[in-house]
Amino acid sequence: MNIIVGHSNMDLDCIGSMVLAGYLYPDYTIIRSRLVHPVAKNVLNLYKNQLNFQYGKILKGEHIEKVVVVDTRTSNRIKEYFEFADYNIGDVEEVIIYDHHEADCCDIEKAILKTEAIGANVSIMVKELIKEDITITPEDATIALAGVYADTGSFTFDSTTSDDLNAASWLISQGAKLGIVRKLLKPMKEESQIDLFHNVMNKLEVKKILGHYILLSYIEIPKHEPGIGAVVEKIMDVENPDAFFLIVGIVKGNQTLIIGRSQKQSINISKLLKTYGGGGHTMAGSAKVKELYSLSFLDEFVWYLRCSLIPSISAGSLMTDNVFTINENATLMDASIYLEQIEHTGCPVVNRNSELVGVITLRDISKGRMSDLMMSPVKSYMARKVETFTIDSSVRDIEKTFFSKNIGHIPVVKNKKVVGIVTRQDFLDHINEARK
Ligand SMILES: [Mn+2]
Repeated sequence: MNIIVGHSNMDLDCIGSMVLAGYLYPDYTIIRSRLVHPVAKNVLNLYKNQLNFQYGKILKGEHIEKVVVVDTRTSNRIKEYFEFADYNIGDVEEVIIYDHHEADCCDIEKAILKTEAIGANVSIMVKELIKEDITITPEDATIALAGVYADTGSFTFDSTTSDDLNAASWLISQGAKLGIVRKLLKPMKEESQIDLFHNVMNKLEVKKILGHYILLSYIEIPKHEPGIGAVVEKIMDVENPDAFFLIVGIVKGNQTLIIGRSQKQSINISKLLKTYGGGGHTMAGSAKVKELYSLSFLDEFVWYLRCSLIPSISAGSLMTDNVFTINENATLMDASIYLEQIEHTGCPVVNRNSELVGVITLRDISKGRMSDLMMSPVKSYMARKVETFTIDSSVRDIEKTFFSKNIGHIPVVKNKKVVGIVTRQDFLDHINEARK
């Protein structure tokens, strides 16, 4: 018997990959996991008739020759299937793995790896189908497309590649229905998740820790509920913090769940939660502690973050410290010649104590030129209300200013003196650098 399996606790990308593997290996039996991730429950129900998935128990007494594994490369995540068979994955004749988790290492001996660092595993499968010139049904295309959207965060995660977009394009050409994909992707389907969402939102605490904007929330629930992860994602969406930690005390079972999400490479969730016996990825992870923590744990956790986090990049490290300034008593004529020399469209204006008093731009000067007042002092034409940063202004403050104001250069001020300047380009360069 030859089989196709995905990882335990199947999600949308996993299910989509299994369906597509069925086209590449038509005589293989697709075996489903006993566990389904809450986000993928409705796809299994909606497409019950189309999905020809079998349960692992049919493997009892069977001799398994060849196995295709999708969306994982670690034996631990597929061990549930082999509990039914008398032997393990190492005894199988041939194992072919299609996987996109490049950070994981493969512990399945002799396995043939067809892996790629790509947003969705479905996209790897689509590339194979295109190569083999295989077409698929609109229903299967819809299921697969939901997987691509889910694992690429609708093509916004850093891991998304052009191959993911090509895969989506091909799936739509096969008849995938976006209206259904949209429905399948709704993360919060249960009433209990909406309640949880409001409960968590009511208890949000905002902390600025070493320049990072961090949200925390502690809630206590009587027993474990599925789909907490989706609630966390929703709160990330709404609040847009640098990181969010939800601490859930679960009374029944006497345990505490810590779920973390981050939007910054510099806040490594997996590393942070290791201390609590957890793990995951840089941007998402969780820990399960076999002890029921109370609300007071929040203070301890904040303290832990204060000790563990790398300080956020600030204006001080992004700025150029070589700043051109002009004296407030210089004439518009002087200013015009000066700006031309330094090839800038504007610059900060200082008084004789070198304190920042305004900003003059070519546009301000042209007003003086039109009234033939080029010998007037800069101070009578400059803008006095100036947006400034301090050395400690965080990347978040900087982002807010550049997003909301039409200003290209912002002086960094210390003791009223200009010590540097941050430009839009400095900010954009930083964002691009941080994404690498
Ligand atoms: Mn995946």
